[in-house]
Order: sequence, then C-alpha cells, then structure tokens
Amino acid sequence: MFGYSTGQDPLYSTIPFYIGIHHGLNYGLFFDNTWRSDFNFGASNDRFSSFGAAGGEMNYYFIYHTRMADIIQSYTQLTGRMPLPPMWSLGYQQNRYSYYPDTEVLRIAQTLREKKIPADGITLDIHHMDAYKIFTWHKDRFPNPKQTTDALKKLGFKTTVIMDPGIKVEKGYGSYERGLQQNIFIKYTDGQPYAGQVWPGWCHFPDFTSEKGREWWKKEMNAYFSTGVSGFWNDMNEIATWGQKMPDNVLFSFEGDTAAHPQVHNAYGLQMTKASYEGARAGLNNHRPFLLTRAGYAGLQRYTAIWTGDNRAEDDHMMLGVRLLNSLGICGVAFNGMDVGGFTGNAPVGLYTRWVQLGAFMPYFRNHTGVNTRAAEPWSFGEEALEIARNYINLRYRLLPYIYSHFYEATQTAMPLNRSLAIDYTHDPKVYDARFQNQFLFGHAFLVAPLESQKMYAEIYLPQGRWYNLYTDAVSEGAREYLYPISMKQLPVYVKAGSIVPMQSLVQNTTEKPGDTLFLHVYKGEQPNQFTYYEDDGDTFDYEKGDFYKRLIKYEGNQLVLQKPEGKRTSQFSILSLVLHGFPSSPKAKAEKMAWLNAISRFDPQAGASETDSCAVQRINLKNENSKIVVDL
Ligand code: NBV
Repeated sequence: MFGYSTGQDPLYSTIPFYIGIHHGLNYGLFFDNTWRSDFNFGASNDRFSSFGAAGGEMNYYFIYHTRMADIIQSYTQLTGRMPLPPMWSLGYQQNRYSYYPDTEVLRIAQTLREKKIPADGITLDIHHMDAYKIFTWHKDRFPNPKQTTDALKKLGFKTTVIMDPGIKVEKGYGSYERGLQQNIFIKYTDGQPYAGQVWPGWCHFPDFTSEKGREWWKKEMNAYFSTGVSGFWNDMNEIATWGQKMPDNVLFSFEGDTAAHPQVHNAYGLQMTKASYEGARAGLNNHRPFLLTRAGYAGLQRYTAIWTGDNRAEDDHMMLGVRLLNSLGICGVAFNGMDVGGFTGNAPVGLYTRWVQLGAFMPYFRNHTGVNTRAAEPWSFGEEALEIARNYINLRYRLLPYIYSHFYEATQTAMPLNRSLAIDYTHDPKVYDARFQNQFLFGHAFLVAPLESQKMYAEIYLPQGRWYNLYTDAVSEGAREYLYPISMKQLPVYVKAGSIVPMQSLVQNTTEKPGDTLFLHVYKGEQPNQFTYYEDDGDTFDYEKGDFYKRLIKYEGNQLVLQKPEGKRTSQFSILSLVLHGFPSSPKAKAEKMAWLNAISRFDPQAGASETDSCAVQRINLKNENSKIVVDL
C-alpha cells in the first residue's frame, strides 16, 4: 500500500470495532472475528448499517454506555490496554529509509544536538542488515553495531531497528536453517513452506500464531540485545510480498486449531507483535521495550504502538492521518503516529512545517521519509522551517510531564491522548461538520486545529465552554465558529478553561534532568476539574512494584488541592511553580507569565503574550511534602 490513496480501505490493520451514534444515543460494537470482514455504513440510504465476515462465528459484543469514554473503557476491558511506554519513545524520533552507514547515523544524531533540536530516537531501516536478512548487520555499513549504539547512547539516543517477518531462503543463514529445523514456517496444505518474495528475495514466514513459532522468534531476537538496541519496528507484517496475494491454501497453527490464510490474515501481524514484545521484554533486562507495527488486529495496544504506513507528502494525507490517529485512539490504540512530513514524495516547505507542528501533538512523533525522496530532517527546509520545527519540538519536550501522565491514564482506562472531539462532545453536530472534523483534543486540555498548509484563514469551531489561546491567553467563548487569518508560524491550539497542565523545563533528550521545578499551569474555569499527575523512572518495570509517584490534583472554584501522593517514589521535582492563567495578577507574576508565553511564541513575536491577560505565579516547596496541599487561588 505504498503511497496509498486517501480513500483506500482496507489499509494495513484490522480493528473490527466501531462506535455508533444516533438518536441521541451511542454504543460500541466489537465484531470478534478475524476473517475478512466488511462494515457498511451509510450505503443503505441511512436506514441501517451492516457488518459481516467471509467466515467464522457471528460473535460480537454490543457495548452500551452514555459516555463514549466508557465505551472505549469497556471495549479495552475485552481487548486489553497498553503498557507504560519507555519515556524515550515519547520524545522526537528521527527516521529515514535508510540512514547508513554508521557514520551517517552518528552525523544525523550529532547534527540534531548541534542544532539544538531535542530528540530521543533514531531508527535503522532495512539497509542496516546484511542482504536484508533479519537479525543480521551489514558488515561494511555497521561493522561494530554495539559501538554505534553506545555512541548514540552517549549522545542521548536510543536505537530502533526494523524487523520484517520474511526470512531469506538461503543455505547457511542461521535463522533460516533453525527455522526449517524447528519447523516453524507457515506451509501450503502439502506441507511445503510457503515462499513469497520480499527485500531479501524468496522468503519463508514464521508462524506467529503458534507458541513454537513465537518462541523461535524470541530466541532469534537475542541477536539484537547484545548490540544495544532498544526499539523494534515490525514492518511488512500484513504479510506484504511483491505483487502477490497469499494463496488461501496456506496453513497456520492458529493457536493449535489449524486454519487457512483467509481466517488468519488479520491476526498475523498482531501475533508477530506479541512475539516481538515478549522477546524484547525478556531480552532488555527490565528496561521497557518500544515496539512499533504496521499491521495488527484488535488488542494490538497490549504489545505495540502503530503508525499509518506509507502516506504521501500531501496536504490531504496529513489531514487524513489526523483522522486515522483519532480513530485508532477510539479503537483502544492510544500509542499511534504517522510519518511526519510524508513518506512518498517531497513535501513543500509549508506542508513540512505544518506537519512538524502537528507532530508535537501526536502520541508517537516520528519524522520519516522514503528511499528516493529529498532529505526531510528539520534543517533540510531552510532556517525559518528549522526554527519553527525546533520551537514545536521544544514545546513537546516541555509538555512531557503532561504527556506521560496521559499515557499513564491510557494504561488505566484506554482514554487516548489524541481525542476525536466526538469523545467529549458526542452529540454536538458541529464536530462532525467536514470543516471541523480534523480538530482534536490532545489530552484533556489542548484543542488542536490542523490546517492545510496553503490556508491563510482558519475556520475553527470551539465546542462549549471557554477556551484560551495557547500563545496569547486570549479567551474565546465556545459553541461558536471562528474565522481569522493565520500564519505558518503557529498551529492554532487552544486550552480549555479549567485545565491543569504540568510542564517541565526544556531538555534535549529524556535522559537529561529537567531541573527541580515542575510548572503547573492552571487555566481559570467555572467547571471543577481534576488531573492525575504521574511519574516514575520512565525506563524500567519497577513501577509494577510500586515505584511511582502519583498525585491527584483537583481544581475547584478558588482552590487547587494536591492530594497526598501515592507510590513509593519521591517526585523528581522539589519545587512546584503554579502558573495561573486568567486569574488576577501581580506585576511580578505577569512578568513571569509573559516570559513563558514569549518563550513558546518566540518564532512569532507578534503573537506573543498580550498585556491585557491576567495571571499569577506561586511557588510551593515539594521537598518532604507528603501530605495534602491546599492552595487558595
Ligand atoms: O523498510 C522500508 C519501508 C519503510 O521505510 C516504511 O516505513 C514501511 O512502511 N517499508 C515500508 C518497505 C516498503 C517501502 C516501499
């Protein structure tokens, strides 16, 4: 599905779940069937919707709740929730198909540092391998992989490698020989292993739907652990082969209940991510692995993040991508992303800039581009684009306490980070208006309005409530449409009144300490609100043994209440700086807030803080502060 079209369906993954909204009611429907399935909405003159599959049982779950968030919660009670991701995977990721040799990878990492573009991850695409053979390294391009990943670690980067399912048919290639010997490849009905052509030439494919196949894969992954790799990217796992459709008479174990391709196709990618996640978890010594996949099925969130594959460097792909991510969020997959900048083709500078701005508000933030495209690193589009990209990536890093706390929420309730407005404003018809359908909330606080790069005017709908302009603090009333001129330098973002947004000082990567102060931004509002702040080491599974710091923060009327913290950990921050937006202010407080607003609006001084906004700042010492704190606002 290289450079798929915007109307193309299906793409790579299958999640047979949807939420129906009509007659003022809403329900979820999960069709638990891996066969090729069809969902038919609106093709029956709006009289009814229908769904069905080419085989299997008519096994579906009807979920009713009044709140859409509860439907998502119930659906993920059935299919599972995501584990906490490693903190580094929430930072900026630099990709290309492909960075090689090792010196080029290091040059990219070094340049990100020199140009002060915060980043945490670098990804090695298929050219890192010897003749595209999975679990190998190219001898000339990466003669000493451990040395390379160590050098990257020193610079504050984690390395992710691509792992496709195709195992090259080649005598003497260890993985192939062991696979044959252990009889783990999928087969035709006559017992001959199925062969398909991919990068390495003819390949066999492991049967991830058998315990034996997964165990084999996990052992093969050992090849990577000694080389210091931290992330694993499962690509081509639909299974994709050159111009071929896998025949129906290919058999899979299907967990001991042998089944043919049409029944298994949709589940194969999921089971590959299961093997990869379990392999990585076993091999990384208590460090949390990062997994990324292209294909999957309902429940993939238990093992992996997902991205939307080979999009095009075109405006409508950026906008479609936003809707795909919002849909994935509704379907329980909170950790999702798209190729920022577009995979095929060359983004013009305006499009690239908009896309990076949006990337700062995507759960997984990766810049990636195809093999024959122009360079797409943030410095490849001129000084102005670089400055804008840097500012939004900076904002992303400042927001990490907010983002991480929301990931924690996703592990508990599956509430996604990127929230279609349909989740909170389900019965407001305006949120389904084609003019506003791309708008979304990033966490509970930010409303993001994606706009095509050529647009000079923004048409925005703010749902009920009051909304602060992120850059100026100017307040707009909700339940209204707005139309105003925009600049390329700023992506329209609003903060909902009543929001609680924890932020930190700027770091260049997530291993750097963000100083001793947590900045807690509170936006005055009429409705009470609460937020669970969550912190842990961001790296290991020790949180499972209570090594975390969690604090419920409540905002009500004129009081902010920080409940007694839970967990064995002390916060990494010893000072809490309250930055109050929309409250009566002292001149000193105003100066601090102005400095802050100007910092985030630096690239567009015109749009900086306005003198008219009121604000306040208070400092609270968190050291040894283990009980409830009440602040009068
Ligand atoms: O491994 C190469 C690419 C990868 O960069 C891309 O992100 C994947 O979606 N991969 C597809 C293989 C096919 C590229 C035409």
